[in-house]
Amino acid sequence: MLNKVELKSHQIGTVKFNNEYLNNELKKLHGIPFHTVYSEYALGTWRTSCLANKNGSFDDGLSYEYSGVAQITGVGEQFAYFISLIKKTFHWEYIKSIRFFSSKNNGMIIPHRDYLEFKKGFTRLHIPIQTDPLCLNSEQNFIYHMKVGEIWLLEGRVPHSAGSFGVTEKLSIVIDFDPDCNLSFLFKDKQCYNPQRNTEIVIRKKFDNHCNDSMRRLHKKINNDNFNEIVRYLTKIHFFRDVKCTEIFNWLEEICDRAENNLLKSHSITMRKYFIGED
Ligand code: YCP
Ligand code: CO
Repeated sequence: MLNKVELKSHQIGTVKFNNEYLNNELKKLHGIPFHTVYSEYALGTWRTSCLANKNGSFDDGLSYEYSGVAQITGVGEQFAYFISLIKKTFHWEYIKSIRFFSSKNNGMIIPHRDYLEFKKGFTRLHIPIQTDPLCLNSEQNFIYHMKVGEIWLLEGRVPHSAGSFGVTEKLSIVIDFDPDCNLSFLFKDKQCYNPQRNTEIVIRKKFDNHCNDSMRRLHKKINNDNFNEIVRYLTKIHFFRDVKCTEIFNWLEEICDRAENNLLKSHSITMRKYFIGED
């Protein structure tokens, strides 16, 4: 059964990889360093590595809003094929950063909204370079899967998450562009630009009373030492049961309430503000 939904995030094009060159780049990925920044977003193994950024220094893995154009880092210099393909596909002058995003072994990013720390944020495109059907992304109440070579607009201003739940390390190239530039103008190779407004969503099981009960019983277990594992367990649920990714923050508060643990309750409230914002 095909189920298509109009999500904020959607495929906007395709890039044709040369398989031999792509595999060579993937092999090199095993040896590169990853940043420790944004580790508060990581549940298990989720990481980033900068190919290009504001000043070309790999040591600074943070995102910045700035005028000017991205400089290639030492890591970026090792991926000549990816860089040349990006230069052929997009207008380099609108690029602010290029990064690898990786998740594996049930690694996820905590549900969040992007750009809360910025005035405008970016136009963020994802291009998967290694994936399998259990590499998933979420937007609010929907789950979708991006294939290798597809170019996706990832609208991070709505709550979202991602993770890898199979045997494959989920690897994507993530490019941040000037947010004021029209989408189609980012493309130098117009053949690569072909937006698909409707996204095929992954069908999940019902979030039934049984799930609800077993989740709510966690108040008997929750404590400082297992809090992060519980956040991880709760976040994984929305990839396989039909609930919104932001439900985890409600569940956490409810579990802490029932556990009468005020410290963890206020920590949960702080987390919601930090990752989702006030709204
Ligand atoms: C960023 N935002 O905007 C980060 C990436 C999730 C939060 C990780 O660069
Ligand atoms: Co994000």
